[in-house]
Amino acid sequence: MARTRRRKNGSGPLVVASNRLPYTFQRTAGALERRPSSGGLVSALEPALRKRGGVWIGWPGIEVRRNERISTEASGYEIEPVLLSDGEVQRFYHGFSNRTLWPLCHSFPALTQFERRDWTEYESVNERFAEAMAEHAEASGLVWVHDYHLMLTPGMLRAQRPDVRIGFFLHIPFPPYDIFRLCPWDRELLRGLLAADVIGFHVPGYAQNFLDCCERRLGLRVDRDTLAVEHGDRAVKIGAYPIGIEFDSFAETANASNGTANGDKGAERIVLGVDRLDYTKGIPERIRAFERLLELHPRHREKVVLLQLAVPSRSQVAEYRDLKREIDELVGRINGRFATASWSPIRYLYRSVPRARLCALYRDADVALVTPLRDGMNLVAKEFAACQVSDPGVLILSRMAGAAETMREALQVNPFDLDETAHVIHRALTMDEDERASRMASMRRRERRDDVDSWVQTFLDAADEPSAALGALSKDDVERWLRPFIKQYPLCLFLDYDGTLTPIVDHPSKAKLQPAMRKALEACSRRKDTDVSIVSGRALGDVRKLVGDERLMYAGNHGLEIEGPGIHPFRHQDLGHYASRTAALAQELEAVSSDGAWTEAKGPTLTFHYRGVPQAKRPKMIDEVVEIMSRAGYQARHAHAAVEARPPIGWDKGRAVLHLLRERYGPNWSESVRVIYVGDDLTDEDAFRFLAGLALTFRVGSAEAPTAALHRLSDVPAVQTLLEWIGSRPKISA
Ligand code: GDG
Repeated sequence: MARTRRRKNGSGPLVVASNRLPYTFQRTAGALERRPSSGGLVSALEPALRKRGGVWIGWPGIEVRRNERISTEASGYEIEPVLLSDGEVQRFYHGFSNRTLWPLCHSFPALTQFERRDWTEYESVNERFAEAMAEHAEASGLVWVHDYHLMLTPGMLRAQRPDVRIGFFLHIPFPPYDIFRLCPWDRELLRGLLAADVIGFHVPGYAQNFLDCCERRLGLRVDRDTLAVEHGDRAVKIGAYPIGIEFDSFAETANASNGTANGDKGAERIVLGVDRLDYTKGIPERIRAFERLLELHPRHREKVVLLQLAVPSRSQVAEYRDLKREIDELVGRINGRFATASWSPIRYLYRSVPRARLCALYRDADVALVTPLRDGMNLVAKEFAACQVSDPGVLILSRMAGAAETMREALQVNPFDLDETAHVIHRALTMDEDERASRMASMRRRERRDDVDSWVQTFLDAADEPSAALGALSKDDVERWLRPFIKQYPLCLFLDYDGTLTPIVDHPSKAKLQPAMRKALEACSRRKDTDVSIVSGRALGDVRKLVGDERLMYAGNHGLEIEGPGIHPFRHQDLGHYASRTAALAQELEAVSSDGAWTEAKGPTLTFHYRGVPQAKRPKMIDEVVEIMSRAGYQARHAHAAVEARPPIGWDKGRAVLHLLRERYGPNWSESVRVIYVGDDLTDEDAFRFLAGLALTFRVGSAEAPTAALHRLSDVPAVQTLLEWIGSRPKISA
């Protein structure tokens, strides 16, 4: 039989998902009329879909009624509409996407609104998109998800279709950690993205911001050299893939288009601005900078015009309506101030123009003023360069645009600095031809080479390569985490046993400490500046015997019983009461213990193990077990292939650890000792939460599950590395 090879995505049809389809639908008399959508993402992706074919999944931009049909034919590819109600659009699109994520990612925290109901709708619409993607994805094929509207879909898609590869590209900036963490759901968004195999950003700075967030908010291990994040047992590839444009097509259209009003760079000199009307694009600042030019360099009056094209955008969001008003007023005021009978300084068009006309405007402009306050990339800068087919103009580019990272030949400005921008416009208007030609030629060479086809290919190639796993945890990694935390303090180390010091095995009796782990543990317990405690769900006597080191403290039964050197033995007051009842509970559970399930009574607690039970039979069995435990007056808690019956007495590993610390070091323990807790189980989450802000906490295991711990350790060998570093760290000098 022929082996099926995973098809390379580099050349085949694409499955693309983005909020908007390449067409926007509008209701005209009785029918839905289709128009090409505007915006950078569509400009970039549509040509690739046209060439390769495939499916584009997205929202048609209108509430579609029951009797209406959407035309799903596009040139060379198919359209799969995700239909959204007006209510969904309100909260998902205008709400969480455009009132929360857009300003947040562009580092405008003051304009960012956090509304829980918007978030909930964002979750449910993302789920709808994920369902559509799951339906269209080919086995082992790639689904390429785009932009900030769909940050949760990789996680949701992976849950439905673990077989597909997922690529995600963010078209807007990824903000610094300090901004992104303002979002109450930042961790959910990060985790949603991390389900992708490859996550692309425009520039390395955004990728580094993302790594910061993964490291500091999710406690994940990141590799800043190879750009990867360890997430569960996968390494997620992170990359900077700067987007390009259809360079040749823009250049050809510019060549073919008729002249604009000012002819071929005629009498009036044109400074051109082209943007969606958006507060990130810095339009008012640009207009003020132009006013400053006319103040500082009066020689340009009556000779130069700022031609500002603003495409209407998101007018449902209040900030955009306010911005429109502000620009209208600004243009009116400045024109009133400087205009003469035959000249007005600002020509302002609030509409979209056809592409051929846009190309002619680019071509005939003397200067392009591309001064966003913040921009993922900015395609206008690139399109202007492509259209400079005759007398070369000058590009002025904001340092805050992703494009500034590569378009170094542009004159770069800080758009907030009006004086600087005014001087740079003057410099551009007076630049000699040699310099203009050199700068433009070099820019055009690169933009032609790094065009949109090359961007698509580079991203798809990256998505095709398997991600390189991060190397095993090293002592250097451990040192980076621990040294600044421990400083000169003694250490109190809390360790869970099963799944932390020994791998999970099919029967608890087989979980034995390996010699190397035992050695690492002993190196810690031997030290005078280090106390070690084992905190386990096992009965105290059991875990004490398994570890067998009398220098250690032991907390058994999730901390209901504690003993060890330097502390009074502790038995929770209700222990006896519950210990006398577990035998009866065990007997009741007999009735459901089929297929190798068994019950382990451990004094006051009891564990029902179902590791050997076939998957299909588990859900029903677990329901019954939980029911029996609850009826018997116990709390049922889920653990690794087990359900634990715990006395409902508000006592858990967290409280036990605190008890132990106060007992051993006194109520002001945090002044005399540093605490580290390492565990792999759900029951350890109680301790992670309890110790938040009081200790350095580590969750062990390759699951992608959320955790309250500060860091992750992928497996038991990583715990051993941690212990080896602790055991061999330099002693405190007196
Ligand atoms: C997002 C990111 C990133 C504008 N006016 C007209 C018109 N346009 C076209 C331009 C250009 C596109 O719209 C605008 O693209 P930008 O890149 O400048 O900005 P966003 O829409 O905010 O795009 C951005 C981009 O995604 C791609 O990743 O660069 O940073 O924010 O293509 O030509 N097109 C026509 N008439 C107009 O009047 N035909």
